[in-house]
Amino acid sequence: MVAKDSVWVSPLVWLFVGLLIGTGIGYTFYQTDIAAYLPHPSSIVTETVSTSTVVPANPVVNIIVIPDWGGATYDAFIIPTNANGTIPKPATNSSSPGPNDNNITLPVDMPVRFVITNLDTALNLNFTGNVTLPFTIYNDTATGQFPVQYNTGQSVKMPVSHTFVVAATNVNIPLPPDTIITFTLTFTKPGVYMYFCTAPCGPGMGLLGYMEGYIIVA
Ligand SMILES: [Cu+2]
Repeated sequence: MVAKDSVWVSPLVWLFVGLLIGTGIGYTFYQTDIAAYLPHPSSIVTETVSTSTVVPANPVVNIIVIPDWGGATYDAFIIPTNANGTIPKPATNSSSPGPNDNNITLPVDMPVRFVITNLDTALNLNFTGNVTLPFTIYNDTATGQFPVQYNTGQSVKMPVSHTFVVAATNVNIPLPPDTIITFTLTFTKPGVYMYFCTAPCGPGMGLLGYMEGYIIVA
């Protein structure tokens, strides 16, 4: 006997309802699962990159050799960034030369490009020997300025105004008159290195602040 108020429902309908409920539950868990992998808004960290954290380009040291910088025959290595418009006190044989900060501070283990502009036209030394550190000399000619590359071991002989020598290193660079000379140095040990000129160029030779200065590697 079948109750009159009960309604017969087809098994297919039950199956359909079951599928609907199952899909709903599955979707809910799926959403929860995805949420676990998404960053919560409060966990997002905004980084501020300051200029001090930017890796700097390899430094370049500019040096100008100026004849008679501190008075007649007192030639000098000048670091333009140190000069700051200061006018050196003229030096004579009877008075001491004025101050000239031509010290150079460099980072350790970083290739540093040196660019030396020699404004002196004097010929003070016949530089001869083998190249101990590669360098490039830019000569002025009637047809323009062109580079000449010198490599380690190469024999050289040329008249120069000055030289750029760094004590306790293989740096011994000839500075011909009226040229620009470039080379790259990497100091691997912190310390203080004296640089100087070995050409007999006058009383500025061997004088701190003139043809002599310090490279401070820190
Ligand atoms: Cu010199």
